[in-house]
Amino acid sequence: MGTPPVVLSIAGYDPSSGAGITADIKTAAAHRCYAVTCMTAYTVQSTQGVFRVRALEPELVSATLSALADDVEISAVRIGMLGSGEVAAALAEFLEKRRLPNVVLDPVIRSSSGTALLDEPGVDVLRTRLLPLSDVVTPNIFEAAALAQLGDFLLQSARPLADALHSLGARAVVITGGDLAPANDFLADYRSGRVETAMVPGEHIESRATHGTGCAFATALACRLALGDDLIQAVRAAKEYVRKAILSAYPLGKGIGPINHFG
Ligand code: PXL
Repeated sequence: MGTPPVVLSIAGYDPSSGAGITADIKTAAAHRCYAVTCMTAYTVQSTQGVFRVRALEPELVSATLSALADDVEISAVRIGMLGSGEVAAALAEFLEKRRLPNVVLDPVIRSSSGTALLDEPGVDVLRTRLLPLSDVVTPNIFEAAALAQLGDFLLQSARPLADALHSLGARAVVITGGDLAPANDFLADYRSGRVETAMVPGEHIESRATHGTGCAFATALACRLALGDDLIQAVRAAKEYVRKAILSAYPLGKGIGPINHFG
């Protein structure tokens, strides 16, 4: 059997495996990719919410990233929850030294239940250092507005938000619309020197199983890029993967349940 593409997930640990690194392992497996992971933060979390967050020592994160990059050929990266400015800075330092292909930045700031998953200095590191080191950034509309420091925007304003992120160094932007109706994603790709835009349509799905949809989308996107898709194909495929995973979810837990990563 041939070695599958290796995708590196840099994210937090969610003990309920709806989000974070253990969910990313499932998404990668569903795409026939091999996931290696770097844990950035431990969370006490269930389908009922995020109760505690503790970022890891940045030195542990740096050592993990170096050990993995020294050992295996990494075909794509998904950056998710980082927890603290110190961890985010350790990651920026690593990526400045070791350029990796297909870096997907999922700029996680808060959980859907409202708990902060990154501190203020961390948001600054996202904006000033990690955006320019990534190939594509996948904010929802609220994360995009927070990074661009533009206040809350409606989806009609996706283009100026994407332009604002590009002026901070983003090469390509996917503003995800999963929590909007209609749930359209907006892609703006600046890599050719001029902007190419696309709307990827989606219908809003009413479901209790939406825990970890952002993680699944960004990781599926990283997997598709690792498998050789171009960006627009990868965005369409990742969106379809999440749609099916929500629609085929089974009930689990008392709160916002996980999607079915193998749906
Ligand atoms: O969906 C956000 C999220 C929640 N919890 C953990 C995560 C992430 C995203 O990466 O890592 C632990």
